[in-house]
Amino acid sequence: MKIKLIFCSIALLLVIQLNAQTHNVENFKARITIPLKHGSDHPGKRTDEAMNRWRSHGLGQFIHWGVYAIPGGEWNGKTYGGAAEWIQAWREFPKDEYDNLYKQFNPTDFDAGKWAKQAKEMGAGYVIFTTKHHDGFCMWPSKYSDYTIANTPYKKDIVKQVVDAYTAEGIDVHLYFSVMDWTQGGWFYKTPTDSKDKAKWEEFKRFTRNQLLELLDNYPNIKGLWFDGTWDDSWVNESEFAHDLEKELRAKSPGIIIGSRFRADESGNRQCDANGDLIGDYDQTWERDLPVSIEQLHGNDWDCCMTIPENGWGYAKKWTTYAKTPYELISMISECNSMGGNLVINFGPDGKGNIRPEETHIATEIGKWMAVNGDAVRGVEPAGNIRKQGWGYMTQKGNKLFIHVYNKPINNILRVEFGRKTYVPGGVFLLKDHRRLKVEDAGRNKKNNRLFNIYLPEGMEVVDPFVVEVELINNTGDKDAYQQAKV
Ligand code: JFZ
Repeated sequence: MKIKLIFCSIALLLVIQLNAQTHNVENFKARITIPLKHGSDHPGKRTDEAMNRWRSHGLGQFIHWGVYAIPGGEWNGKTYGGAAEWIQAWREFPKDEYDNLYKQFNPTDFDAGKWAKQAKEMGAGYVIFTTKHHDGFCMWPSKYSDYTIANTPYKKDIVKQVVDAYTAEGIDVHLYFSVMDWTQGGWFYKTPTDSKDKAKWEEFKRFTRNQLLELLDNYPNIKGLWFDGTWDDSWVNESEFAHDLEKELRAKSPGIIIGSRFRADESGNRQCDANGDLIGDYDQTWERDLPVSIEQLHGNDWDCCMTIPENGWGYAKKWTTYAKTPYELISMISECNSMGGNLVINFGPDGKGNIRPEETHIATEIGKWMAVNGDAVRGVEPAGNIRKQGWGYMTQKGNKLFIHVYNKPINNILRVEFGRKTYVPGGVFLLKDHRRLKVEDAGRNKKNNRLFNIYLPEGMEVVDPFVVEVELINNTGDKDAYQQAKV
């Protein structure tokens, strides 16, 4: 158990280290171009319909659910302060007891339709659902393992219910899958050298491939695979196997979206290959972390998955760390989208299948805001490279600019730097009630960017962050006002 804990700590430290490296890809700028067999398959963004759809979601939901929801971060009256889905790695946790928890897993309150409806009302365009976390427990009846939902008192396929219910609500489903599997005997942290272990590892690779193909066979409607548990040497050394498997998954499910966390290149580089090009379709390194500026993203697609408490994804009976407010999460939606990313908010249902009241409250509050302001989130792009302005964030959709105001100016004058040369604001409205606002040209600043003053209604009562919509009018006669606007 001790050894496992040491491995886990090393693995996490490594992950944090690699994460830090990836965020510094700037350093790679003096580009060396090394020919790579297992590097990035498509430097630059994918522009096909499936990827455009993913990019347009703006907001997603993550769900971490598995047998770890039964202890909920506690065992025999003691609280485990770490992430509740990692409790089995807790030194004091008896492994055999964890491995038998599934015999009690009977989430009689689970109603996938209710979850999907709540997610829809929150404004989520997609959901990422844990099919198998590091503990190896399968939420679908995998024919390659006995450690599955089929052998619990509940019996029914949970993944299927989630896929069907969310798909019926028009929410795209992505499946989370941990390659690292603490239950399957053939999993190793380091590439085995001993011939018996080597055979076990080969068997584990076959098992992983089988399970992934099985997921695509069983749930052909899914739109993406969200990989995790891929940071250990054993997997990092499998660049060829993982690359071949990725190609196979893509061939089987055309358009499928796979992030940067699945595989390494042949020199062991993760997330970005030796040339600094992103591996996979979008950058998965922004976990519980937001970029400071759009430049840090190097033009890649990205998502930010966010826990409500500081850390911890699975259900924890007690939230003992700082837990975010709806306001804060809403501001993260604006912030991510102003830099072209999707925010994915995590929910951890309990062992019976209930979403906790705090999460329901958050979903409701976000939903109320999204119902009014969702147009400023869905299908938007960053509004050029304008630095953050005091009042909040900007997004853009075609010839519409959205100003997300988190700090209403005390003098009611919203002074906006547009940073464009060839267009002017036409109509300016409050998104929530289409009230027209007065706008005036305020000249240019030092950077020669245009400034405009938008007059907010006097005495306007502000409870929530609000959005001002600006119609852009191209005053040069150029056809593509939007592209002009992006200069
Ligand atoms: C992993 C899991 O260990 C965790 O339980 C949860 O499922 C989360 C979504 O993913 O945790 C990570 C993985 C990567 C980083 C940090 C935590 N990282 O790259 O910084």
